[in-house]
Amino acid sequence: MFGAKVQIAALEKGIDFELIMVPFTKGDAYEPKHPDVLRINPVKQQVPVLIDGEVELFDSTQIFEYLEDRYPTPALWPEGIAERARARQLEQKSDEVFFPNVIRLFGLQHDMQSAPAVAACAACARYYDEMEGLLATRDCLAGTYSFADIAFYMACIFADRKGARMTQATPRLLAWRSRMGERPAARTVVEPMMRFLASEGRDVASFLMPR
Ligand SMILES: N[C@@H](CCC(=O)N[C@@H](CS)C(=O)NCC(=O)O)C(=O)O
Repeated sequence: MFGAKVQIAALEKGIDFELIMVPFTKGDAYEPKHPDVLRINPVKQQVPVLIDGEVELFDSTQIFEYLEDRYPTPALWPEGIAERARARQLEQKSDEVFFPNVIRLFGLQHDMQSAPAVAACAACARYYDEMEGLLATRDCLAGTYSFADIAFYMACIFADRKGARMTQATPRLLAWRSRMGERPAARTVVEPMMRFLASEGRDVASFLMPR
């Protein structure tokens, strides 16, 4: 999810990069850890990590900031200090407020009727409502297409897979999701991911099935 965010952003910016997929076991344990991951992110040991010459970074949000400074065109933060601040907040909220509900659902798939699962789905629905409100006056979450859209689009894919589905209650958000999914950068990243999941017998929502 977090690696895909960075990959989409790099494609949007037309950056010539090498993608190294870390190996992982099918038990979701993400083992063994790649040596570059262990060096760059020794405590958390998570992907993505970025190596650009002497610059080595971890955390998708931090990498977004670096990409924008290093490769400013096309811009993926809006213009204006206030607009950029709001966009950054939305990007962070997607990862830190919305997505933790989805992470909870990963461990509750066996009992989606349980109180914690229902609560996590309800929290996602409230967040969808909030984003629906933003889209009343704009096509993208932060005005212009930005890292905030990339982050939330990826989070929405995993939310859907894990049962926190959008409904017709948020028609503008559904339309936004379709627009985001049509972007070549998103398709390049998401379609092979979904094909892989399908080949492994994992959940793939119908709106994400490879065309
Ligand atoms: N805040 C981090 C989260 C990174 C993260 O959770 N990465 C997951 C994969 S999407 C990971 O590497 N998990 C393996 C582990 O925690 O051992 C970011 O934005 O990059």
